[in-house]
Amino acid sequence: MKREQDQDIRKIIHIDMDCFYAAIEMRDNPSLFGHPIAVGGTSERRGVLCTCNYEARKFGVRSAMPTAKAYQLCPDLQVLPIRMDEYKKASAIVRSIFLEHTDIIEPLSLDEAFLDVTGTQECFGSATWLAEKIRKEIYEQTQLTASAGISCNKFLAKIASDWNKPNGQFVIPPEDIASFMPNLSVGKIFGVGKVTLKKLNNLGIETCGDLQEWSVVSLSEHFGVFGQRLFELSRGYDERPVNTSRERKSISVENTYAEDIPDLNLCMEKLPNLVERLKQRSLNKIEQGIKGLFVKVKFNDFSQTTVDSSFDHIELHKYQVLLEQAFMRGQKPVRLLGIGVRLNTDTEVQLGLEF
Ligand code: TTP
Ligand code: MG
Repeated sequence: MKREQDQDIRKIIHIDMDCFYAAIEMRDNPSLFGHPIAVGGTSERRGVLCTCNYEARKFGVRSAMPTAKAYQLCPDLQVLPIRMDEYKKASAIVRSIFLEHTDIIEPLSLDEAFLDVTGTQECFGSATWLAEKIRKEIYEQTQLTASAGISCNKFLAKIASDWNKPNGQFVIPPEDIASFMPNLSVGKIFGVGKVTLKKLNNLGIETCGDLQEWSVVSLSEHFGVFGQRLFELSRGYDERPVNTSRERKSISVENTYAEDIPDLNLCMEKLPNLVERLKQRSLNKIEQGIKGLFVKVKFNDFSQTTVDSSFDHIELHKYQVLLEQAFMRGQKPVRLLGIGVRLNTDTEVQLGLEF
């Protein structure tokens, strides 16, 4: 770990729009305000929700939930079709606002970005005031609200933007890190997914405070290279720079089928189309070389498996080999098939296609 003062000097803002797609739908049709709404695929076509507004969240409705399940939780839910062009337009306006304040911007998705404002002269150099100003400008130009987190690194700024959501912001100043971290749930740590969370919980680790009692050596024994990251993040330490030129880590295409595909042969028939789409999507995007290919299969009971390989060319017969392995793991009807390539860097671009 480097010297503490290294991270004190940075000023990072994380901006995240509030229920982004749903907020755009409400803005464009104000009669929807106050009603539970979501954006996503229809239940007849076995779609999944992209997001929902806060009224719908009160019923337990969430992003990535199958639409049919969302209706069970909230029978009055209105599910609206995805209008990606509108979301992209709003995102471009938001990004142009960021650019007026800093060049060091790392977009994470259409609705979320890190800004490094360390050197700013605006707002008397206060990142907190600057975040207020940016949110106000976003509202004036898009009629959409955003939340912001302000701290000295990306990890803490992202945690902070969730703290007073929606339409709020929260600052974690360097002098508060030591008191802030112990109560933070380990589930909030960047990179801790379901599996790692379970493993941590089984070790009796629920909070970053619990984690802080472990040595790097013990954490590395249990979590490999991630042990070092857990040691640092549990203390609120994160050196990652705001990366203005993120490169893709993988490119993939996937389809959720309107009806389950009952057997392996019929799954195989779907592959050529997916491979063609993947080739088109990958054009000019894989200069850094392919590290491997993968196939993802989701079965009709929602269990999911991914088979990876180190093949380095997009070829149908290679995906056939992987698909067979993936299918044999479940041997059940399939609702979703995905294929992709792994590249050598940072961002994940997923292009979901529903037929
Ligand atoms: P999020 O910022 O995760 O969610 P949100 O903006 O809808 O809600 P919040 O107020 O909690 O920030 O994602 C931004 C947009 O990305 C979201 O509006 C829709 C899309 N999205 C998907 O399409 N699928 C997903 O699984 C998620 C999480 C988001
Ligand atoms: Mg958001």
